[in-house]
Amino acid sequence: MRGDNDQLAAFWMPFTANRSYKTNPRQLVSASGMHYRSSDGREILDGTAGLWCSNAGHCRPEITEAIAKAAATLDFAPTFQLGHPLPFELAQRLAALMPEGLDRIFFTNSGSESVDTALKIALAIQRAKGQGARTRLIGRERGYHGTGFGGISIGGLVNNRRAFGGGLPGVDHLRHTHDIERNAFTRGFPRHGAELADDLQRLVDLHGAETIAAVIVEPMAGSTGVLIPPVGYLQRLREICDKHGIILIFDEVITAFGRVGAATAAEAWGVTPDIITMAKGLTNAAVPMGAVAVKRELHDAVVESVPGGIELFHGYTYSGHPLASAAGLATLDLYARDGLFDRANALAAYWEDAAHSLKGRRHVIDIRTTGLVAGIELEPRPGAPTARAMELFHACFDNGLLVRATGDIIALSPPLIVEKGQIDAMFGRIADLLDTIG
Ligand code: PXG
Ligand code: PLP
Repeated sequence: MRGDNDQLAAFWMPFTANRSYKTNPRQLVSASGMHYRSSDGREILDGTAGLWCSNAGHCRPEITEAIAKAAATLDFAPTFQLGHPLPFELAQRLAALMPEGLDRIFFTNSGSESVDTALKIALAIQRAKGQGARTRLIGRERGYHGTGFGGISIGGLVNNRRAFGGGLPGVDHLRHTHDIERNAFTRGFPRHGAELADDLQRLVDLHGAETIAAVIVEPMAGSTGVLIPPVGYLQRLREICDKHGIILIFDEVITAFGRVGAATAAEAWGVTPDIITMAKGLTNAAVPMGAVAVKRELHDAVVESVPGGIELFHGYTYSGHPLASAAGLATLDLYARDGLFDRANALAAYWEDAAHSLKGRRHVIDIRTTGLVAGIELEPRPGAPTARAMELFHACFDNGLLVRATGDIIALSPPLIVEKGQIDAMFGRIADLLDTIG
C-alpha cells in the first residue's frame, strides 16, 4: 500500500485501522507494574491492564520466572492421551476459585476459544442428557464473545459479523440492557431493566424450550462499553433457565480474576451459572491461555454418556500448555498472596467517586462503574460517531495515559495494584483532556 511504512506493512494488525496506524504508529516497548514505556521513551500509566488482562500489573518477576523455568524444563508435552503435571495442578487450583460446583476445567488458549468450547460443551451436555433437539444458542445484543464463528454468531456486534456470512444457524439474541434515559449516572447496579431478562421467556415462547440448548451473556458487558447488569437481571435469567432446562453460560473473560472485586462476577453478584468462560487474567496475560469451568454433574453427564473411549471430541494442541500453566499457577499465587481481589473490592468506592467526579464535564453523558472498571460515555459528535472517544484516546496516550475507546465510550480497567494517587491521576488527566477535544 502506498504511504505505508515498509517495516510495518507485513503485520496485518487485529481490530486496527491499519492504514491510519501505519502513518502514525504508537508503540509500546516495555512494561513494569502500572506502566508501559513507549518507543519514544515516555512512561504511560496503564489504565486498562493492557486489554483488561494484566490484572497483577506488568512483568511480575514471580510470573516471568515461572515461565522461564517451565520453558527450560518441559517446553511442550501433548495433553491428548498423555499429560504432564502442571495443567492438573492448575485445574485443581482454578476449580477452588470457582463458585461451588463448577470444578471441572477445560483449557484453551484465548477467550474466543473458551467461548467456542463452552458452546460445544453445552450442546454435548444436552445431547448426553437425551435432549439432542436442543441445538439453539442464545446470546445478547451488544455482546462480545470473541471472534470465532461461534462467538460472532451469538455475539451482538454487527461489525464483527457483517463481512463473514451467515454464521451458526439457529441462533437468537436477547435485547441489551443499556438504557441511558432511565439509568444515567447511577452508582452501582442500574435500577431499571430487570424485566429485560423476560426476553428469554419470549424466546422460549417463540421457539419452544425443547429447542434451546444454552444462553450466553457477559455478566457485565465489557467490550461494548461497560454495561452493568440491572438489579435483579442476572437472577431472573437464572430462574428462567432453571425453569426450562436451559444451560446458563457466563462469559467471564473480562470479569473473572478480581475485576469486579471477587474471583468471578458470579461470586461477587451471587448468581451461579452452569458454565464459566475465562482467559486474560488467568495468566496475567503473560502467556495466552483460556479456560472453561463446568458444573461437575454436567461434566459427568457427558463423560458417563459413552461406555469407553474419548468422551468429548474437542481440544487444542496447546490445551494446558506448560508455559501457560506455569504462568497461571504463578498468577493465582500472586493474586492470593497480595489479596488482589479484595484489594479491588476495597478500592471500588474510591474508584467510583473518582470516576463520578467527571459528572458535569464537557461531553460526558453517563458514568458507570463496578469493582475496578469504569465506562465514561460521551455524547457522539454529530455526524461522526466514535470520533470523539477516539480523539480522547489519542490525547490520553500522547499525555501518558492508556485508556480504551469503544464506540463513544471510554473504558478503564487498571491493574488491581493501582494506587489511589494513580486513580486520581487517571481521572484528573481525562478531566483536563475533555476540555481540549472537539
Ligand atoms: N469474551 C469476552 C467477554 C471478551 O471480553 C473474548 C471473549 C475473546 O477473548 P480473546 O482472548 O479471544 O480476545 C473477550 C475479549 C476491548 C477488548 O477493547 C476486549 C476483548 C478483547 C480485545 C479488546 O474491549 N475481549
Ligand atoms: N490445522 C491443522 C492442519 C492441524 O493439523 C491442526 C492441529 O493439529 C490445527 C489446524 C489445529 O491447531 P490447534 O490444535 O493449535 O488449534
